[in-house]
Amino acid sequence: MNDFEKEMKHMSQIIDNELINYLPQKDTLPLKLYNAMTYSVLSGGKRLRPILVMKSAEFFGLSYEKVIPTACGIEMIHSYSLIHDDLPAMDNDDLRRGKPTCHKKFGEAIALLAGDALLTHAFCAIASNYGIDGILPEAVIDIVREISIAAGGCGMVGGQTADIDTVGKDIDIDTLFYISTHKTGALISVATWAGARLAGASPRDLSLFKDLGDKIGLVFQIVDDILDVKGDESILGKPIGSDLRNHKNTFVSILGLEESLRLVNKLSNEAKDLISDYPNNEFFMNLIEFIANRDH
Ligand code: GRG
Repeated sequence: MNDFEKEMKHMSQIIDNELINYLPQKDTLPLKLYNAMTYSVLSGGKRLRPILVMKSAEFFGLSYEKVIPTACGIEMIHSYSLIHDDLPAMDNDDLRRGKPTCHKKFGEAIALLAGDALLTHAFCAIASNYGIDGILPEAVIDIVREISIAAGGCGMVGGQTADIDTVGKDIDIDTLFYISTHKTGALISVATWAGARLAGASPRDLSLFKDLGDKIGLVFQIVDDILDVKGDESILGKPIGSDLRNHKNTFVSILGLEESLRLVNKLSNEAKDLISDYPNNEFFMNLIEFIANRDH
């Protein structure tokens, strides 16, 4: 394991340990609901979004420990989105991270409610960033507003709606960009931005980190599409427009594998260029490489 991988592991373990402190107390809600929420949110995962919050705060001189409430809140939103995405009404998945999905384990109604409760409680966690030394109250208001927008109809939920609405239909590349930048990109982007905002970054740096988050989010989604195809040998190599039409619209089904790889390369270079003048850019440079080259 190289130094960057060790750092990612260390940061993800921090989130694994801290999440419990920002979830509701076990004796304050029905046990079944608590069990379903913790089953999903404490079941591992890369913790990419909370790491982005913590590392972007650190990039602008604020200790990552100070933004842990927001980092945990954003992971709760991510966890809710996966629970709902796995439901029979959406992707109808039986497994998530190698374990039965929340609805397979607890039933559909409880899974739906566990997702609802995680989404709502996320804003309790995020609001806990209020009053922490070194963080301006108006920065907390700003991130609550922007995270709500990114998670809601103008962001992730809007992207998911368009995704579901276009399954099996021909869409153009602009529609695919809309779906990806909203369904997946919005939460990744706002996580990158939120740490910077809490750290009091300048308007210029905030705008730059917004762009950085947008590019990271898009690279993440395109690589996800590429990994999907690589994991499904049956559709790899078949002409675009045949069997792939029965699948969801992805970068690979619309652009092809080669062009998708080229786009990953282009966007990750652009992301690196954004921060190349900053002396403390090593972690983000490595992160961009990691996301572009990940194999899971
Ligand atoms: C239900 C409103 C609503 C939204 C769902 C996130 C999402 C939107 C759908 C997930 C579908 C999917 C597999 C998209 C590809 C990109 C993605 C978000 C992968 C999962 O995120 P990771 O890889 O997961 O960060 P881990 O397990 O590491 O937390």
